[in-house]
Amino acid sequence: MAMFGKILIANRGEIALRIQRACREMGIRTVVAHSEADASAKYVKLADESVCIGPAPSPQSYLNMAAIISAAEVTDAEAIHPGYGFLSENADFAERVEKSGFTFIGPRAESIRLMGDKVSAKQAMIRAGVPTVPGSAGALPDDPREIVKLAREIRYPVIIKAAGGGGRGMRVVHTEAALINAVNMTRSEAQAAFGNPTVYMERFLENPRHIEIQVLADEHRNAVWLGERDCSMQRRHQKIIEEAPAPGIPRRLVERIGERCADACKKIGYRGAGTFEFLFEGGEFFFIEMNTRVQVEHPVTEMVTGIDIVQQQIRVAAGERLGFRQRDIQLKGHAIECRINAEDPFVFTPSPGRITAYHPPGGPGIRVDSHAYANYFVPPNYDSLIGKVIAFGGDRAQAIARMRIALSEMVIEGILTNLPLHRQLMDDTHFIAGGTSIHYLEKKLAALKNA
Ligand code: MV4
Repeated sequence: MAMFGKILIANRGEIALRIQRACREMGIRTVVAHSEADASAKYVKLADESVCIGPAPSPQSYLNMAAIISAAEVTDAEAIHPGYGFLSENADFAERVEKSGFTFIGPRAESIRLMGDKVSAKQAMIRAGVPTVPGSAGALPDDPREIVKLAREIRYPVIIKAAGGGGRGMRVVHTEAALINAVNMTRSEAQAAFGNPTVYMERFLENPRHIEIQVLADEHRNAVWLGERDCSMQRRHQKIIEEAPAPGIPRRLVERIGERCADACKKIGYRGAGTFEFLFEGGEFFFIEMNTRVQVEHPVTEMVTGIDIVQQQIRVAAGERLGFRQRDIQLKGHAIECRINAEDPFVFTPSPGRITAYHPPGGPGIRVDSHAYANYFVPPNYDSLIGKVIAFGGDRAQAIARMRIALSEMVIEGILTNLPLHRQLMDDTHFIAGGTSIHYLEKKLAALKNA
């Protein structure tokens, strides 16, 4: 199959620029579909073509399926890259893109749908031999007596989760007395939020790390895993630092899990880039969810594998075979990513506005993925991510040392950013030791506030 001549990028900001760079290197022309708020951004002008798809609010632009598909039609693009967020994990959009005669750069709609339902995703993983959190075999039954019995078997504390949504609509239950009310509340919230009252139950892991496995699969039943990332440094489900590999986890154990993930891709006929999310506690991995898009933190994996994940997404979407086997993938060194957000560093309120001074860092092992520049206006309508600093080193200590230097060089003026928080974290003894849990940052921030 021939490679695409032109790709439409249905996203904005740093990832729109990242996709553009991948296309340029492959000799593919680019069209950026942008909102009115992003019309004057430098990365939009840098693209071969651009099309305004609507006003600033994302429902009218970046989530407007008809406008995006029209933009692909008028520019004669052959494929659409959705980036992350927005429509990237919307199975209906993937389907509409394909029905309109374009290629969706991502998995097939059926895979997105399978993983979008957390109950069916978990069942597929159990069938494929991926270890999951002990819990209900599928959706919870209606009968309260059966629910009580299930919770006793799983053992308290348990967590009730909505099948329709990751993150939102979860409830931790510590006692049998609170169980049925929690299930009913979660059900009605899930119905209101996702139009789906299905819930399931798991043993609640109290102090886990969040470790994820990157995979790549082609349409010819080849699948590889590209190592893991530790994404435990987060606040309110927003990751702020990610790294690869995960410190302190035995390689044999990660390898066993990685192989299971690649096998699962083959079993479900997965195509594209994907991420298997795990909780890691007590030396064990437990699958929770799969993401069917390229992720914000993909660069740390690129740095330790030397593989361009965005280019591979494009190649497999065009029907190409993966150009490497598992044995060709060698992890080398260590990479850390700091997400730079336009926000108050300790109160986390958004800080949009004009950047008056911008000095990115550089030097050995430093990569900056950002669409920002001096005089760029950060619009108030979108996510506050304005860039990512990635530090690579021969080992973790060198990656941290380089990140510390990069953060000290970096200057962003005119808006508030979380650079001060990142500088503090690079000197934090627990971060330096490695292996902090998903609750560490919130605990540290609470302690700072009370000090
Ligand atoms: C859990 C859990 C503990 N035990 N499941 C939160 C988002 C959703 N994707 C899954 N989440 C969790 N599921 C069990 N059985 C703790 C979380 C969790 C979490 C997970 C990953 C990263 C950050 C988190 C923050 C709070 C809770």
